[in-house]
Amino acid sequence: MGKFPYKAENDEVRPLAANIFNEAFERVLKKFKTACDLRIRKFQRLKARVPAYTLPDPLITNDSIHVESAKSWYEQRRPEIIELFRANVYGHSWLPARATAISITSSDENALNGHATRKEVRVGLKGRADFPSIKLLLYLPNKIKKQGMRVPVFLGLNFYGNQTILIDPAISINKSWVPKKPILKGKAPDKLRGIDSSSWPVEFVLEHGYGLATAYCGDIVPDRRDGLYLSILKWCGEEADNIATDSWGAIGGWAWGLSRAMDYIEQDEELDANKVAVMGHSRLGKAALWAGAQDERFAIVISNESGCGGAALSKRKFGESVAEINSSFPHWFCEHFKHYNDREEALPVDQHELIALIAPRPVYVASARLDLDADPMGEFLATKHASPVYRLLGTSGLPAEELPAVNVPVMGTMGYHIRTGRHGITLFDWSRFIEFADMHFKNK
Ligand code: GTR
Repeated sequence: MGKFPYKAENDEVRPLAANIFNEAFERVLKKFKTACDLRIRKFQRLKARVPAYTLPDPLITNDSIHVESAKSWYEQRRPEIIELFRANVYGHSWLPARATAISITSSDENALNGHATRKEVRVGLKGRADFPSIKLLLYLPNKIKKQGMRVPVFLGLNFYGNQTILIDPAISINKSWVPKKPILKGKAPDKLRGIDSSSWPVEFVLEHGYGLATAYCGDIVPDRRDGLYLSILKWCGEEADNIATDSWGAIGGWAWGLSRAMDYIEQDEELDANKVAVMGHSRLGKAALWAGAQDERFAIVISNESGCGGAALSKRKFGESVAEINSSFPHWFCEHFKHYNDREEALPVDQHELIALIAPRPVYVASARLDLDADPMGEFLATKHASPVYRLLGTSGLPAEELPAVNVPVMGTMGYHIRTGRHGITLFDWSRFIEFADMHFKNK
């Protein structure tokens, strides 16, 4: 029995407080240690030498036959490579390719002080009310329309919602989930207007005679670990569950969404569906490449710093690795891609073959010098090693054997630049994309 009045002889609170403090400290320490470990691993990896590696030859079939004609490329090898990417990297899509339901929700011919027509369009799937429609935002330059010409278009997904690409109070606000990112500063959706406008120089693109079409990637697959369950896997039901290891991930979904946007573009008489450049930055650059590889309606394909699983060779093991990308973003690729964690050499394909799938259509790959995670050299080499397929199909391939000097683009049917600076999409990048599009689209 205790004695009352109870008088503590020792300080009883202190050990308890010390425990709480210790636990909290240990938690912080653990977090810090993990962050440091990651940094150290990254640093070691960047310092490490690129291992000797062998790239699969895009022009040798699975049965070891050399592809010597355009016919056997199109009939045998191209479908084989697509299937290798589907089975091992991006997964198969299990939704019908082209049963698009379209409704135009707004159209204003006097946007941006009369210089542009702004349209908002919902692109969904016929008979699938459960499919969340892609809200496509388009700006078209009125000066091109006035000349009675159809408008060539840059099409790309955005990271945080349509209202973030430009300060224009008429753009509908995306109210669905967006990832927490410093750029968003914790602001409510209606306070995000124009917050990513530096990545989207809309007026600049319009001045050069191009339209711009964009949609929020999260309209298709929310970019979070459970994103697939909230979208793709939910829509496809059991069919996808049964084949989960080669079922599509977010990148497959985003690429699929770009093709659905293309379905709309084909139906809009103001747009030139033969002159669509599909583009994307970083993870959305991976999606643009995969969309352009599969869907030959895209006349030009542009990748900006798409790195691992995009334009960079995996087998070089430089920059972000397959194991790292699969652990940070387990929802981006198909399950089977994880089988190649720390075993890039076992991959039956590499990313130069992704670029080769775009041949003979113009392709442009852009890197940044300080964006080592995306492996600029690996992006250059993947572009270069796709050249034999371009040549087989009668075009010239990449007009550079060595990595070009910083800020000096090379452009032929294939184009590449490495610019100064870090990861991001800048006016320098857009200016090159426009030059490249001019080279291929103007006077045609
Ligand atoms: C990084 C990711 C890269 C790249 C980038 C981005 O964290 O590891 O592969 O895609 O994100 O999308 O900004």
